[in-house]
Amino acid sequence: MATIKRTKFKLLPGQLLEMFYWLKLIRAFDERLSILVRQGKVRSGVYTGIGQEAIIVGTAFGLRKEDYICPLHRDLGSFLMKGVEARVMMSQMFGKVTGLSKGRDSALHSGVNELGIFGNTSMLGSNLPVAAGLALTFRMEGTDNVVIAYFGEGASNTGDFHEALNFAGVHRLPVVFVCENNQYAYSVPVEKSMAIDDVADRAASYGFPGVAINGNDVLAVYQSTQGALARARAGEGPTLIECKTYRWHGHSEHDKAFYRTDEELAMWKSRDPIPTFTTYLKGLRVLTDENLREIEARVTKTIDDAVEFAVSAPDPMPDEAVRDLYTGDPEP
Ligand SMILES: Cc1ncc(C[n+]2csc(CCOP(=O)(O)OP(=O)(O)O)c2C)c(N)n1
Repeated sequence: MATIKRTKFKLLPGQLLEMFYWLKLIRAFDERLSILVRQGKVRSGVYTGIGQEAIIVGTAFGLRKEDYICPLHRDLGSFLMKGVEARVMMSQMFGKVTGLSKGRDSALHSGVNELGIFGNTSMLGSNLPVAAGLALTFRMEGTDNVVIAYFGEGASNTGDFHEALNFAGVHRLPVVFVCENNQYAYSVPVEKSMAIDDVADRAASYGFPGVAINGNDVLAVYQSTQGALARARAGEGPTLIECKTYRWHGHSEHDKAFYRTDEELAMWKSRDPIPTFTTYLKGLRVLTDENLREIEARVTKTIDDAVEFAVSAPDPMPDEAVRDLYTGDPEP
């Protein structure tokens, strides 16, 4: 397998605590959503990324506003990290007018151009050629902005994935392909959909480096991403980072995941990215009992406020349903 240069990085205590805050906030956001689905309060499809938070935090931490991300159904946390307020994101999941798409989509297909978030469609893998196209635009505009494209190992078996990587490799485009390998594509285990062990190996076919890393280690993800971003900004082309991880819940909140064992789930829960990072930060004395309490209180307050805001926000009006579908004013 190709290797990438080890990148040195130094994070200040404040930055480490900020990373910790994001891990906790993204976990809490998804956990609350899961409860709201069970209570029948959120009716849109909810695909939590509980257990996978280190990938989002390690890749999105410190991105510029101008850099683009192309998130998927399980990456709501990346919207938060890119600057979408928790209130707005929660409204989006409730289908309220205060959400990103003002209640006009199934909650998972919105983007925010001003924040560098490209809305995804349901077709798996289809965000990847778009990511390559965005990266080509950056190249043509002469900027050193970068695109981060997220996808699952299941999506890496689609034609779009291979076309996107080929195009990005040929043109040495500034894009980082981040595979969230959570071991299952819905109910299909990875060994039944791939004849190789590592998605990362596929990058070699397209002439750029790929690495497989522990996706539950936020600093490992951050380190690999920093290396890939530096390559991309310097005009050296794409990188594929495969983050090995596991999703704790079913594919979506309506999937009971009978296709896996309790033992397997327990094993992966023992690799929970949050306690691992907590122990590390406590060892460094960056995290104290006091600031841990303060961060947990801030997270709870943010989520409570977001839910309260979304619940009391108005529903969309039927006569607004087709507004904003076309540029310019609609015909009278
Ligand atoms: C092209 C395409 N095929 C099938 C589906 C149905 N589908 C939606 S999510 C999913 C599983 C996705 O697995 P993966 O890409 O590994 O991402 P994960 O959900 O595990 O994060 C499938 C098969 C789809 N949306 N698009």
